[in-house]
Amino acid sequence: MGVPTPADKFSFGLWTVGWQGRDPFGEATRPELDVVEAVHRLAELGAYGLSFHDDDLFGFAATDRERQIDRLKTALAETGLVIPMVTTNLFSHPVFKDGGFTSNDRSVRRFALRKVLRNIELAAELGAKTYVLWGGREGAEYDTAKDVRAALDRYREAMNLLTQFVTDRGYDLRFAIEPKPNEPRGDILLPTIGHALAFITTLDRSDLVGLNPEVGHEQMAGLNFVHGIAQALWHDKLFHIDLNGQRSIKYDQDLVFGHGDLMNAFALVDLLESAGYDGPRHFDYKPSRTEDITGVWDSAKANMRTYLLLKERALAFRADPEVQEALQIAGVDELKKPTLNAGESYDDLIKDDSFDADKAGERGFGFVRLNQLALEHLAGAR
Ligand code: GLT
Ligand code: MN
Ligand code: MN
Repeated sequence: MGVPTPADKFSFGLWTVGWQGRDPFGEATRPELDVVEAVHRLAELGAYGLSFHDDDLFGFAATDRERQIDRLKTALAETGLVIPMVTTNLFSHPVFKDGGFTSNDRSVRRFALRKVLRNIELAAELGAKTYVLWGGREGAEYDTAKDVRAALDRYREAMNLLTQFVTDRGYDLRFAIEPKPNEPRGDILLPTIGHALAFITTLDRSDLVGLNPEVGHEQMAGLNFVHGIAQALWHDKLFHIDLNGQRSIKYDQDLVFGHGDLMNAFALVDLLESAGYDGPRHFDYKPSRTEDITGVWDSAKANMRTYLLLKERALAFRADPEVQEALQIAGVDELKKPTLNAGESYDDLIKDDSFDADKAGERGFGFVRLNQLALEHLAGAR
């Protein structure tokens, strides 16, 4: 147990293990990581996939685009690693300082779309099934600076163009929007899972657009990630997921999965495994700046091992008779029963005066005991 295989569908962004530790206050602490080495190391560790931004692979200037694509293809053929997801960098170059799809500068918006279209062709060529859009620069610092309704019009225009493109080309590719509340912008558009879900309903081809929620991004907003994922699943919109760790409301930490709110991570794995999510388990984390290259690979392993340990613990939790009894007392399955009987009308309901509110108010749900049982399984005490 705890040894990953490709069947577990673990994938990593090239920008994660490749992060050199540059932050707003300090220089890089590690040398560059070549894509070929990244592919080989990830395959050795039991991952199945690699994702990347165009700029991660061949840089913004794209001077050696074809050579780098060939080197990647060769490494994939040598290892069996796949590319489940591709994305575009619309945030690093100064041209995107006010956004890509929603920059106030129309010429920048046109350039951003061209950059995405070109990279979608590559994504399709490499067999990716998901195209992530993280709009990190789509936002503002000042309320006077951005007409948010116009920006949402432009965001929608962009999404409609992109879905038209993949449809016309016959690509088997869906889009996944990644919400984030802030950082690098003061406020980012589509800041949470809920905002993005509402936006998607307005699109021409909303069937082709879903979500790529990230643990830390919801937790930065003080939200419960598991609840967000449950709602995304309920809407059939969990197309992809970014797993990592975050310790409370502060800057985006991108810690190893489980190195933040561990109880929430436990509930998340329990949910993903029981709800039949079959997409990649994608780690979007940053190996801490304190680590050397050994620490980078240790942290990559830690993500996968933690996921598998939590999966094992979640299965043991579900199989425990005492947990089943506690779930029964808590009424967790009772919620699955429709509130009205089949064929019952509101008139029947109004007439039903058999309910004793005082008696029902005496019920103890035993949620604390249930949660303690979860904690004990998590801690290996049961
Ligand atoms: C960037 C961001 C991540 C996104 C990546 C995809 S880029 O590292 O912080 O959350 O998932 O664009
Ligand atoms: Mn993040
Ligand atoms: Mn992410």
